[in-house]
Amino acid sequence: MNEKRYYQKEIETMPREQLRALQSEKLVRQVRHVYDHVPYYRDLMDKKGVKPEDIRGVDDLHLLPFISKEDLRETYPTGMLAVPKADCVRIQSTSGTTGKRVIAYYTQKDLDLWEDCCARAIVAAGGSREDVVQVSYGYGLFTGGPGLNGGSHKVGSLTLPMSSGNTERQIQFMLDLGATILCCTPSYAAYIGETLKEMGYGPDDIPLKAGIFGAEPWTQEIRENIENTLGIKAYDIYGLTEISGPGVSFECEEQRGMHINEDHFIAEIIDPNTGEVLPEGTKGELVFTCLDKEAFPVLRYRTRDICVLSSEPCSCGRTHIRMQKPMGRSDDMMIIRGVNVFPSQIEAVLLKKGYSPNYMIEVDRKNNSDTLDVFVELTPEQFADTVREISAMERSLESAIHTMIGISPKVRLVAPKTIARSEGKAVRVVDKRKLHD
Ligand code: DLL
Repeated sequence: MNEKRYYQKEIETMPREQLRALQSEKLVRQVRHVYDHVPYYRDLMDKKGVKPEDIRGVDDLHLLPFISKEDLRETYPTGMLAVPKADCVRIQSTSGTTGKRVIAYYTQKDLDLWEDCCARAIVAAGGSREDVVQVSYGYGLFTGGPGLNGGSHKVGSLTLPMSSGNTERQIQFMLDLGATILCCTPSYAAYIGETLKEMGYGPDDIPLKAGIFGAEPWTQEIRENIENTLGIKAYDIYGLTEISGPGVSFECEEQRGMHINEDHFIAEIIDPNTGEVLPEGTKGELVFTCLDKEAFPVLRYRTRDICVLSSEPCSCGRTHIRMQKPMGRSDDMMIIRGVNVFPSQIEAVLLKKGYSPNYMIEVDRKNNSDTLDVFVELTPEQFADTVREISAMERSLESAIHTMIGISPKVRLVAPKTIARSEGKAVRVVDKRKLHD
């Protein structure tokens, strides 16, 4: 049997009662820290009539006000800072695709704890000091590169700080330096797999054994595609800039959800419409409270990610609660002719039917009615088919997507290599309705 793999065994396997007591103790201290040092949050608490003394443990968490992305925009760039700027050693930032950037600050201790979280994820994926970890997430303001880089150092692995891009060079380095663990977005991993094949290599030619992929939603079908083309086991990792970055939660070898690092973060699930806390096992919006962060300690932060939590025991021995893979944020959801549609639902159909993960969704409004066009790239083998065959394939895909989402799309199969590849977070949806507004 596999020997159990932990980076911080005592914490990762701490009995839940003890973990809750630890969270309570940290929460009391953190609420006081935030109330005393962040005037914006103090006002929110005062308006709600909550004083730091009212928070005596995790059971009182629901009394605190929520923080949302709008609050972070409002307080941009320093309004949420809870320590003097001189005590901070780093900033990271969101990509700002949905509005103004969010700037997150870190003290040296914040960086240290964040890197521990990433180290836990690497060890859970089988990493050790014997490994060579190729970090192909972007470096810079994005948290992916710096987070996994720091985690890999903590584990003692040899770290290749590749960043994203220059895919053939990525593969050359992988071969020359014997990379055993690849860290990047799942869409970039799929692209690396495709390029590997084009360069004339197969999964047996590369030394990789595992991948740690996250930063965007990905389906089980994409996981299988990557596992097959790269010949690895693919692990999921989740996180967000506001809460630190990658490593808020990660998959263990059981791969039945991602363990949330609960010694640092309390997770809640709420009803996104009413804010009511929902019981475990119910689907809703994920909310995090940071227990240890010094510089940028958000409390009850609404992630907009929709998922389910489970504290059922995991056979890996970790006691920390697991979150189901979020299949999209509430703001990724498209409303087409009144129906809620997530891009991941369409992706699952495409891959199940043997198409490549290269697709693009275009939503528009014509004659007062929403239209849904799905562009899907053919593989070179499929491209050799006759026009009649291709048109039959389009009809068949339309019907399968209709069954999945309840509305009819127009599917257009396009020539190989006509849809742009992603080296970071993939952009799959163009919503032209927004351009008309
Ligand atoms: O994406 C941090 C990260 C880097 C996570 C590398 C994992 C690996 P942001 O750019 O702030 O931070 O984006 C955070 O990305 O709220 C989710 O909607 C989404 N997301 C992150 N990881 C996953 C995942 C980084 N494993 C937002 N599955 C989050 C699905 C994910 N969505």
